[in-house]
Amino acid sequence: MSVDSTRGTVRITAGEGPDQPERTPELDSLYRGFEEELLVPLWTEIGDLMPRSPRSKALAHVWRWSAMLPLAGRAGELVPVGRGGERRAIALANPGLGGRPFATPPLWAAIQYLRPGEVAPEHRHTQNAFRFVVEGEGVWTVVDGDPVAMRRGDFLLTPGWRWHGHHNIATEPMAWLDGLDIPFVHATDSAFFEFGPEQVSTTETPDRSRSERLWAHPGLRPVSRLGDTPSSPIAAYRWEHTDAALRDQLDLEDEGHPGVVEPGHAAVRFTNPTTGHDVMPTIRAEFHRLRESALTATRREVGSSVWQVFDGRGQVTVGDRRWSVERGDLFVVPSWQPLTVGAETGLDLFRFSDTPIFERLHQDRSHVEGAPR
Ligand code: GTQ
Ligand code: FE2
Repeated sequence: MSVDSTRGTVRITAGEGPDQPERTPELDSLYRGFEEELLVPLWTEIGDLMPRSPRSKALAHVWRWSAMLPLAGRAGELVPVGRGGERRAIALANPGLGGRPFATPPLWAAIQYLRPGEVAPEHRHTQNAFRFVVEGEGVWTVVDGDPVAMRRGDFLLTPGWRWHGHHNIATEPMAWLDGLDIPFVHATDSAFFEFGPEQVSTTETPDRSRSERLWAHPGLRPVSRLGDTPSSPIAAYRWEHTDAALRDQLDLEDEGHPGVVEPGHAAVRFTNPTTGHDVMPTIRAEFHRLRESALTATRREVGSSVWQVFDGRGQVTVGDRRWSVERGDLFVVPSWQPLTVGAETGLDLFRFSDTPIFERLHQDRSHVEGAPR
């Protein structure tokens, strides 16, 4: 008799429902036969595998900036940044995902911390990455040799397979939010990684990156670059532009003109100027601004998102969870869970999601409470 080490990994539990057979010795023996041959019937699994609507294992959860930042600072004292570990990045671990460093099933979100003079070495990987800066400045991220300043409110891209390293030239430490599709790439066995130099390839610290000088002019494309690229060529979306776009939407609302999502709720999506679509193939990023006392409709969508409060205070309801949130706080909305946001003060929120994956595969769906199905 041959020994197969994979045997014994299948466990069938009885199904439920009106048409399920009664538990008998014969049925048990059939199920042991299935287990022996590594077979599993649909009828015991269907409720979990084919739910009426998405039932994420991820839970709605909030992480407090006031708790994360001191821990990141302590990591700065105790843990050097360098080759091997690569980054002093501390990831949100969703309480429904078994302790893995996954904010949601496809998304990674982490606080990264760099002390004055420190360098996070260059590397590249197929995972798509961005940075969002809730406070501080003084770090330049060098992306394919292009030095990109990081300051409060900026949204910065490191699409897959670009060389990148970070260095802090300021006298203060800096912390920021990283978002990547690490769990998605992990689950789909598609990860590649390469080490680069231990120092960043340039220590120049220009105000604007070359990518911005070439690409970040509204509605204007360089005629030398008319082809589409899967990710945005803009390395940094600056706060002054995001802020002005949101302010204009609310001013237009005051003047009686359309443009806001709903009353008192302005929003912009960061886009790839070569396609008009999302900044990267797997990640959508947006910025939302609510007037004081504004309340959003309750929305759900296929795909998960991570939000960070940029400024102000509000009440967030996700499914049956409800939190007061303030600057820096991060919260997760699992797939198909209803989200409502209420502003106590003027409220600014950064948001990223995995929705482009589902749109590309035609698995996307969304619903606003009160709207017809
Ligand atoms: O800054 O390059 O949070 O490669 C996780 C993986 C940050 C980065 C993370 C990374 C980076
Ligand atoms: Fe990286």
